[in-house]
Formats: sequence, C-alpha cells, structure tokens
Amino acid sequence: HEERAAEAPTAWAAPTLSVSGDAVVDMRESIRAKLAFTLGRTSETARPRDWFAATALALRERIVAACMAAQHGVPNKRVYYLSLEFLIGRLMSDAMNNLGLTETTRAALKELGVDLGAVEEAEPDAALGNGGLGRLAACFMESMASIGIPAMGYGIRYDHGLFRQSFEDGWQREAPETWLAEGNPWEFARPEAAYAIGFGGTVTMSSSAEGVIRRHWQPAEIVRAVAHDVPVLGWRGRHVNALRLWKAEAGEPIDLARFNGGDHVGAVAARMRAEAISRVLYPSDSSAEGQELRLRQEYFFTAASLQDLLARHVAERGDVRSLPDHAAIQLNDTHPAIAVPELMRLLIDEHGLSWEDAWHVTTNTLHYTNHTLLPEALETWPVELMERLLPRHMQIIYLINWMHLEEQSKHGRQDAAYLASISLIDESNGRRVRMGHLAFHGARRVNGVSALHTDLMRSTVFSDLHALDTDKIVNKTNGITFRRWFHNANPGLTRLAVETVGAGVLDDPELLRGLEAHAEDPAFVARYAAVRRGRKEALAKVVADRTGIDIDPDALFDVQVKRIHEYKRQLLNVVETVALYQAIKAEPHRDWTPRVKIFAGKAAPSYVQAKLIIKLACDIAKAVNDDPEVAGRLKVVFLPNYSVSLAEAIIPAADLSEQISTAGLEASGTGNMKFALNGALTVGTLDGANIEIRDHVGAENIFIFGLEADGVRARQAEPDYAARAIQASPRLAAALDMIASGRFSPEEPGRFRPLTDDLRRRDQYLLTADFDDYWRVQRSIDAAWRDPRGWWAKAIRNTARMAWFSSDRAMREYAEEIWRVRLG
Ligand code: GPQ
Repeated sequence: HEERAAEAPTAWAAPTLSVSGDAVVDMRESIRAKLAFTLGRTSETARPRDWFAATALALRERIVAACMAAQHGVPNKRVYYLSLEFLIGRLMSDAMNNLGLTETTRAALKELGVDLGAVEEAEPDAALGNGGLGRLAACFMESMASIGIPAMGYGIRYDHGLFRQSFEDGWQREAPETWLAEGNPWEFARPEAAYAIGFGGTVTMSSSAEGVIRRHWQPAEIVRAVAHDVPVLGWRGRHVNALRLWKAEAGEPIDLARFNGGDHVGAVAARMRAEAISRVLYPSDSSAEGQELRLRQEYFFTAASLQDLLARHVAERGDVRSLPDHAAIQLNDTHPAIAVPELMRLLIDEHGLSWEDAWHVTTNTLHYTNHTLLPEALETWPVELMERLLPRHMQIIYLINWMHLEEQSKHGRQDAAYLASISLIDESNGRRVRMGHLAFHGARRVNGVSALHTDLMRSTVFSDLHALDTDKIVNKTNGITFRRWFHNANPGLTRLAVETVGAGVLDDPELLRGLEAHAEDPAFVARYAAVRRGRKEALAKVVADRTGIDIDPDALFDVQVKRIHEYKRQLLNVVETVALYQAIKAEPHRDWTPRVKIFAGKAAPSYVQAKLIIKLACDIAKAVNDDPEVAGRLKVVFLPNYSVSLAEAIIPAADLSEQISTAGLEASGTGNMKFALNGALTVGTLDGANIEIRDHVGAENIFIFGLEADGVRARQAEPDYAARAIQASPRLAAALDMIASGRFSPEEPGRFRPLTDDLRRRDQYLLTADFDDYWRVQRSIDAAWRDPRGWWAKAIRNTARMAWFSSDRAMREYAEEIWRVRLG
C-alpha cells in the first residue's frame, strides 16, 4: 500500500508528479501483457478500445490484490442494497484515482505511445439506470466501499442500458445502447453462483402428521439467474465491495424435442422469453410502466438476491433466524418490494419457519427508501397479474394484509375509509397491490431522501401508516460521492483546494470550509476563476463538436441538465428564454448579460409532452442562434445524449445551476449538489434538497424564487389559476403567444399548441404562477454576474460549504440509524 498512499494526495497537488519508476514499469508491462495474451492484440493494431480493455484488466488485477489484502474474515453484519438501477458511468478514472494510480497509469501508457485521455474516452458508460435514483445507488456503493461498510449491491446486468439519444431535426430519436458489445473488462462472471427463479404455476397444500400445513409452489417456468460481479473499490483502495448483477438464462438452453421435430424457432422460444428479463433497462423515470416484463425483472433480481444472501448467511451462521443480526437489506424504492412476500416465502416454505418467526425476521431485516410522492410513479400491480405470475406471493400478501387490517379492527378502527387507506390492496380502480404500502409495512425503517420530502411522506401518502408507528419514517438526505463529482470530474479545482487547505481535504471534505477565508482574496479568486474558465473552454469544444454551435466562454453558462419531466419544469426555463429573447430584441442596445442556456436530458420514449418540450427547445435554439440581433447576448444549446460522463464535463463548466421544480415534487435532487460543490450558483425553488443546500451555503449565496410547497397546494385549489396568472403577466402572455403563433415552427404553426394550451387551461405544475418571480430572480442574476468579485465570492462559498452533501455522510447516517452496522 505504500506507493498508493504516497501518491494519492500528490495526484492533485503537483502538476509534475513524482511517480515510482518501478510502479510505472510494472503497470506498463502489465498492460502490455493484457493486450497481447488476454486480448490477442499487438500494439500496432490496437485501437483505443483495446488499450482501454488492457488497462482496465491491469487495474482490475490490482483491485483484486487490494481486495485480498483487505480481507478481514467474515464481517459481523453486511448491507445488501437492492436496486433495479445502478447508473455507474465509466469506472476507469474511479479505479485509478481510488488506487492512487492515475499518474502511474498515465506514465505507463505514455511509454507505450498511448494517451491516457484517449483511453478513458474509449470506455463506454455503464448506464444501467435512468437518472437520480440509479445514480444515487452508484454513489452509495462507492461511499460504502470508501468508508468501510461491508456491502453488496444487487441488480440486473442489462445487455442494453439506457437508450442512446440523438436528434433528428430537433426530435428525439432512440437507439439501443450496446455497452457490452465488446465485453466488460471489469466484471467477473460467476457461473457457479446461479439460482432458479420460478414464475407462474400452482400452489398445493400438504399437512404433516402433526397437522402442520405446508404450501408448495410448483412454478410453470424456471429462469436461471447467473451472477456477474463488478468490484467496487473504495477511496485509497482500503475496501472493496461487490456489485452483483444478475443475468437471466433459460433453465434449458434448447427444447431438443422441438428442434428435432423441425421447429427451430419454437425450440428456443422459452430461452428467448427467459433472456428477455435481463435484455434491456426500462427507460421510464419516475413513472410506473405496469408491464408484465417489468414485474418479471423485479421479481427475478429480488428473488435471486434473497436466495444468494440467505445461502451466504446459512453458510456463515447456520440459522436463518439470526438474519437480522447479520444482514440489513435496503430496498431502493418499491422496485424490489416483492422482497417482503419473497423473504416470507423462503423462510416459511423453504426453511420451515413459522409465520410469526418469519415475519419477525423479515420486518427486522428489510428497509425501504421512497424516492417520490408523484402518484404516477407509485407502483401498483393488478391482483390478477400477480396471481398469475406469483401465485404463492399473492397468498402471502393477502395474509399479511388480513393480519394488518385485523390488528386495526382489534383496536376499534373499523371505518371503511380508514381501512381502505392503509390496505395493501387498492380496491378503487380494479384490484391492485400497492407496492409502497407493502414495502412500508414489511420494513423496519422507511426513509425519505430530503427533509421536505420526508415531512411530506408523513403528512400525505403515508400519513395513516405513519400514525401506526411514528418512529418508522426517518429522513436520510441524499448525498454524492466527492471522489467522482469533485476529485475526478474537477481535478483543477481539487488541486486548488489541496494547495489551499491541505491534502487532508481528500479524506475529509469538511476541510473545504477553509476556502471561505479566501473568498475575497484576489489571488485565490483568480485561480478559482481560471479553473472554471478552462472547463468552460473545454465544454465549448464539446458543444461545437456535437452540435456545431459556437458558444463564448465569457458568457454566463446557465445549465439545466436532468431527465425531461414536466414537474422539473424545463418548460419554465424555455419560456423564460423566449421572454428574454423578446426583451433583447425590444432593446438591443442595453448592456445585456451574455448568456448561454444549456440543456441536456432524455425523455422517456413514450412521454409525448416531454419530447415536445425537447423539440421546442431545439426549435427556439435554431431561431435564437441564427438571429444576428441577439448575437453575443443569448445562445441556446441542447446537448444530445446526456450521460454520467457528459455530466462530468458539463458540471464543472456551469456558472448557474437550474433547480426549478414545482415545490413539493422533486424528492431531493442530487445534480443540485454536484453543481453547488463545483461552484455553480443555484437558481431554484424551495424544493427537495435545495432547501438544505440554502441552509448550508447561506441564503445570500443562492437564488431562490417561487411558491413553496404549501403555497403550491393552495394555488392549485384556486379556480382558473393559470388563466388569471397569464392575464396578470404581459411578459408571460407575450412569450406564450409567440410560441403558440408558430414563430418557432413556421412549417407547422400549431406544433406547440399542446404545450401552450395546457399551460393556459391546466398548468398542473404551476409554471404560470412562478413565472414572474423566476424572471425577476434571473434579472438579479444578470446583475450579480456583472459584479465578478461578488459572484466569485458566492461561488467559492458554495464550494466551501457543501461538505455535508457527501454520500459518505449519508452512508454513515444509514449505517448508524437504519442498518446498525459497524464501519470496517
Ligand atoms: N427518482 Cl421514483 C428517480 O430518479 N427515478 C424514479 O423513478 C424516482 C425518483 C429520483 C427523484 O426524482 C430525485 O428527486 C431524487 O434525488 C433521486 O431519485 C434520488 O433519491
């Protein structure tokens, strides 16, 4: 470990690095050997993708070595993080930096005539997630390994991650993503770790001589879940955990009888059906799809994970009854909520526990994180589908529910409306299982992801369940891993921080606080600004390469990057862009603050309104960027194919971070944290973690506007609130008229009427209510930008005060207050 420990701080501290010569030679030879003997390539014919694979394999070897060095026997308690999504991104710079081998690797590749940057660019993103929820899981995995929580992540090894987005004349087009096309050098296939997962079939009953009734599920279909492990390396290589991703395979690869009978397609039909489970990530974010394949995915990975962890527990401890002492299972949203009846089934039907003992084990092992209160995102499954696909589970759910409702009746709470509200079955539109209620009831702790969100959980969706046990809901505000979102994404700013407050800041982000003393020191400000300037120039190049649009690094970079969703209100930003365009054209000679509005983000392929918002932004971009009258003052860019690696390029280049969701609807947000840490100022509503960001950075260093959550509810109750707000705001009315008139879509004047009509008639997300205040705050931002000393002081104070938003902090809180697990 000596070489690593010595190098890690200096990787950021000094531009010329002393790296141990031996380590470079070792790494060089290691890469050369991987290229030749594992990949069968010569350095003459190797493409960047081959150099990437060879380098990754060389690093993987060192990760395994670190892992073996760190083995301390069986940990007392493990955390299991079950998530349908892990939005990882690239792993190479994570691995190099956490091992302290970035400069060693750079030097080794250089001796081979290869540029590290080009090799890094050849790594495909592992995009096994849609957005915030999946990225949070990835940050949590990295933090658990960094602070030494023995943990395993469980998910699905999708052949195809989140779709590739391109624009065809401003319309989103989706193409399959193919990250595994050339293999995955980070993973270890574990064909020996495989489990049988059943679907469908029937349940029979038997009773023993003692009169004990047992149920036997005979599934109609068996799918095999095969483990693939990706090592998750913590900071300084001290701990290594595993992310175990399940691949679906058929129980039998081929139906030989059918094949021999000449039905060559039918012979592999069952195999295709099985493999479909891990074929592709569902591309919907914060909305429930309700399709059978999705339920198959959810059960598949949950059942495999529970079997795997139970087998490990029994091997280590002998008795399943002690599971709660040695395992804490975190359900990332309701996607794995079927864990409640599945764990009950395994304990009762397979391990012979009584119902009471099984319920005790289950409700002391499982924990559930809720990530949204949006009604369209709360999963419910038709009872009919559950009975067909998972008949035994449906029996168990009925029994859990019966006992749950009986308990209330016993306490005299028998009114139908109350029982309907706490029931696990929603009887109001067809009969459906409420997965949120199921997870809530089966969990020991339930958490929200920001203070506001947790309060709203208690007072809205879960209020009746909350009243039954007021200790159950706890808050765990989200965090981000500083290794990826600060050290790796912004090495220039990290180096500046190290030189200013010391290398200890790499281990303890609280030391960032020391930057505050320099917020108005001209020498420091100049360096801080120079780092930003460098990143803005780099982003300008990316923008030019991918869109052909030239942007000026001197302009204010105003950035909104995230999934496209009406509640996130990209449309508010777009309408404000039109109003600004009109204002500049009306008074072209005023000294406008030059702005570049930068958008990026994917829309769910079936989300018509979101795709129309993208098209509108693209059409406006075309009109604005071609208009000489606003040149040098306003540009609009929509960068295609937003991803983790693109975020790493955009965030350090942002001056302004748009976090403008309708108050009460964004559970937390995590992009907001990444921007503020890197010194972008936030323009935002009092929603999700924005509130806590304001509390940390100080109200004078953030731009807050708009209605608060209770104001939103009050406004929604007013009749005609949208029409009246538009009438009261000539600026908003003019912007909407311009869009509705077809000014941006002359070839199809009515194209955007679905958007403008909706704003005039309904405006569910209160864009009209917040517009004037948003305009006001944006103009105050223009003024703030014209005072560079004031602006940079605010930016520096943001960076200095964001340490609390480290996911290390979040993981320590979970460890202490939810999992009750010791740090290694
Ligand atoms: N989130 Cl329910 C998602 O990214 N996808 C989802 O399906 C659901 C939630 C987000 C949520 O919108 C953000 O506010 C959070 O910051 C994020 O989860 C992580 O908690």
